[in-house]
Amino acid sequence: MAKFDSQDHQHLRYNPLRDDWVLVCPHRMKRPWAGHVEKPEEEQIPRHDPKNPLCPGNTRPNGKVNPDYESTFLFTNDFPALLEEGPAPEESSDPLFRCAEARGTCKVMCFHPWSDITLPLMSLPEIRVVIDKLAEINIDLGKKYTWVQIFENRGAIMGCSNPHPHCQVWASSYLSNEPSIKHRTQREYHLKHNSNMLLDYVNRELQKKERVILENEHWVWLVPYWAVWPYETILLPKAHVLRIEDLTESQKDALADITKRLLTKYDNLFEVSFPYSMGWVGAPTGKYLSEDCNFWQLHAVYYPPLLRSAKVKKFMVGYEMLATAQRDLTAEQAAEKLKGLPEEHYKNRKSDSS
Ligand code: H2U
Repeated sequence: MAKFDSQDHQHLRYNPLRDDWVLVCPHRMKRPWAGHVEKPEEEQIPRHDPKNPLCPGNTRPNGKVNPDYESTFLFTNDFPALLEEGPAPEESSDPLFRCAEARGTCKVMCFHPWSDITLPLMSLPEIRVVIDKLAEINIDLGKKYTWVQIFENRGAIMGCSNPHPHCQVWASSYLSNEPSIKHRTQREYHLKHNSNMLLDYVNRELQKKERVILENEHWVWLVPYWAVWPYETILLPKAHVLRIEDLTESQKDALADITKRLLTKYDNLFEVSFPYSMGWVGAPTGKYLSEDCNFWQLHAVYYPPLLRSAKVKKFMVGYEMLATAQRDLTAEQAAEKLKGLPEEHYKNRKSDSS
């Protein structure tokens, strides 16, 4: 029988952060990936749309008027999933019908006054302002709430309802499912190995190199060994950082740099504003601020749905819903593909040559 080759033969990979497995089936990729590109029409977004509720100076459907903001703009979501106040359910000891109180708040943050710009096309100082604001929000909401989830849904395919560049922040009184798993796995790893899981991981990846796409003085962008989505990536600091607000000035500058570079590569992959859900994950807040959370490491995750082109997405259905997540393209192949892409944004290249 042929010798096992991870780029050729089916296998399972373990995700130590989520304590689960992914099935990798590279033999289904027999034909070489030739970058079949179906280009969609480039969406024409006006810089300022008087009807867009996220634009500066506009009146939102609930009658609130946005300021004439010139940089970022933070406001409380007009349709929040989580409310600060409200009646709480009665506690029940029934194991089959458990219920718990949920309180929180939801914010929206616009990155820029223009609707026709995205993070990779923004300047480094503009991206840096966004990072500073996210750190402030985490401090502010973290005083009261256990979990502050900063996330960005980009693209209609990811459920984003508005093309204006923005992210959301949901803060909750409870530790949500995903961070709760990561809290347990990082703590257990620390207890067992007396070191930090993601710091060990990033150092091993820097030695191996095969999944690293980009790095700078303070950050590493890579396709994790256990990635599920075709071009899923993780952004990790090289040093130990618990929360976004703990980043130093130079780590934040470097974060602006790598954010612009990585999002440019993503956009260049299929020459489209690359859709994804991304989010920041660091040590929990609220009552955890006074606990030892040193086993945590701040990281950002990017989950993009596209598989083969700007129009062909991966569906997490069937076997994946019922059994185990599965991928064909290996993490190493995805990293190689992203690594080979230019760092100049395709939109800038086009405008240079026209
Ligand atoms: P998404 O595009 O990722 O869905 O985020 C937009 C958010 O903005 C969404 O949660 C809020 C929506 O509730 N929003 C307002 O709060 N006010 C508005 O007038 C429009 C949209």
